[in-house]
Amino acid sequence: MPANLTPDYERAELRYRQAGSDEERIEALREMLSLLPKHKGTEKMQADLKRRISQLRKSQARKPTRSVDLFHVPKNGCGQVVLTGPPNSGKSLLLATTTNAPVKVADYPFTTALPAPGMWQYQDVQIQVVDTPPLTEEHVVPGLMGAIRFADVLALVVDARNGLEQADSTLRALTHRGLQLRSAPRDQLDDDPNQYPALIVAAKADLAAPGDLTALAELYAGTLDVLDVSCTTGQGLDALQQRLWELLAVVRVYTKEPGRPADHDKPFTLPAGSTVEDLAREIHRELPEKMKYARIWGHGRFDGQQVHRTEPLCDRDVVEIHQ
Ligand SMILES: Nc1nc2c(ncn2[C@@H]2O[C@H](COP(=O)(O)OP(=O)(O)OP(=O)(O)O)[C@@H](O)[C@H]2O)c(=O)[nH]1
Ligand SMILES: [Mg+2]
Repeated sequence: MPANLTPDYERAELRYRQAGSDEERIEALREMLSLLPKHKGTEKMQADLKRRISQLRKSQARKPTRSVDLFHVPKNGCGQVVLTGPPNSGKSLLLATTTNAPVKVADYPFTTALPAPGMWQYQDVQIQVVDTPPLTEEHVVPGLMGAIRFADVLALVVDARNGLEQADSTLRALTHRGLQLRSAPRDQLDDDPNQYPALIVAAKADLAAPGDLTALAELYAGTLDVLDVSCTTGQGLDALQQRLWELLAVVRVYTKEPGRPADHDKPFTLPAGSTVEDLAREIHRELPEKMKYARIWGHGRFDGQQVHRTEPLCDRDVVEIHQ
């Protein structure tokens, strides 16, 4: 053993060995990763834990039917944003206002019992937003951490009138479980499954005093963006959506057939940094093998420029694949 492993790590490892489901295994492995001392001597172990997490996630994604996990929200659209935060902070109203999802909103805590998704239209793509039951430092409903960990981006929704305290306790609840929240887009994070692009949503901004909002923004300046929104007036919703789109770090690509106009109806969405070959694989499993070259139209290129399969894609590129 290269590292001095803590009792917490050993407990997480025991949980891993005794886990009854892949979700529990992933949760335990992630915890082990966050508890592992980070230095040269543990690099191999870190890599091994990451590999096991990624393998389990892949095998989960391949399973068509799962034992019913009401907390699992399958991904849809160009990326999944999970709303999390204390009771009564405005999560459900945010989902109801931005999407067509039928959710219950009420002026008392613990209204939401299960995660619920909705689709928020952003230009020609849809961002999936998931409302979740409240999170407190004292109590986390079983299954909730799994839903939170499945997110591509985390939005911490707090009541702006009480933002300092609520942001602090939500952050503590998450970091205590090994999550690291970052204000950078997904493609700029380390290769660490515990890292999440995140922001703070100061909800009910219409009810808050200006001083409450500035205090929150100042406290988290340089750490996490704070976006003031009100679902009653609509204030800040466009800015929130724009920032979520940036944090998701995806590119939209339109395909075209030779000699035909581009299909502008439904773009493919891929993680930023994807290549022409990744797009081909999205279109058809066997296309990467068959493709010879591609032509591309887009920012900073000649129209119809011939490119190799390793060419990185940019948002709004139009691509024609030749086989
Ligand atoms: N004025 C105002 N009221 C809001 C706003 N957002 C939420 N509310 C009210 O705050 C109360 C709680 O809202 P919910 O969306 O149910 O809160 P929640 O975070 O989902 O609560 P839990 O499900 O208990 O976690 C409701 O009465 C909402 O109408 C807002 O932007 N402005
Ligand atoms: Mg709710």
